[in-house]
Amino acid sequence: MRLKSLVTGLAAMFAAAPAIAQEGLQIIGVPTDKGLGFQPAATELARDLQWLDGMILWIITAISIFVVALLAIVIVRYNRRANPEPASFTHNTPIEVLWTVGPILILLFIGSFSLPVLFKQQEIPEGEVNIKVTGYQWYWGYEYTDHDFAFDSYMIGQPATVGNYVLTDEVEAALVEAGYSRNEFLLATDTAVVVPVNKTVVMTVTAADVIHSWTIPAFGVKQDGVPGRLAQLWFKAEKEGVYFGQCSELCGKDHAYMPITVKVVSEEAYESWLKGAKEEYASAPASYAVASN
Ligand SMILES: [Cu+2]
Repeated sequence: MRLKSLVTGLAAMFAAAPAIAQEGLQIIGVPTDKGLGFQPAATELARDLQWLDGMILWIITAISIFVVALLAIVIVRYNRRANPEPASFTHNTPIEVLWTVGPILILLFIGSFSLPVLFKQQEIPEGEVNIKVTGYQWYWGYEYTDHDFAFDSYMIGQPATVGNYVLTDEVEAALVEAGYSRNEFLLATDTAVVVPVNKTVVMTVTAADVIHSWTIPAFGVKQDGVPGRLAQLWFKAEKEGVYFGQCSELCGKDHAYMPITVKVVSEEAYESWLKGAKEEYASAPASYAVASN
């Protein structure tokens, strides 16, 4: 049977790759049906961001209610019928001082909380694991710069893997083979970034053709990859699991089909993956060679 031989072929293909078996790895960072809020925070950065978002939402809500109330008062009390003789003054110093100082104080208050969060994201610590990520039309390339190997990462269902962006039986079989299900179609990739839990990971982000953007929402990170430039982001994932992100900078016709998969695993699982990956990806294409300086 065609399907059977295909599945066997795929099984052989994936058995050869140093993919981590999904057993024990929970799929965490994934959009949920009818979900409204953030993905569960898996890093301190994400927790900070989500807290900040919640705090600012209170302020925004209060300001919106205040403005709507003022509008309602004006509409009711100062319409042409209720107030046929409008006042004609043009200045009111106390009120002008109030509406200048008030917003300044609110902005200072917000800034005193948001700037430390911003600095925490942007001040890149020393990485225990260093990875360079390059955005391409339309996939990601990863290079483990501490270990000299690199690999590409395609969405399962991308023409480079199986299928043609459509969730066919073949694509579903490939998803299952890689430890996912049809629910992870458009998110799961054939290879994944694997990082150890509770270790500082520094990603150097760039792109080879047009601007892309690398993100994992559950980690609270997002960084544009700009051709010819290097930018950095860092995270320290606190919970083992499978996390997903998607390219977040419109980069061409297949922008929607270059997702990001990150597996956060135990230190031991990471070490054994590294061993396999070094062998598997040792013959990385020359295009990955980076200048040593
Ligand atoms: Cu894109």
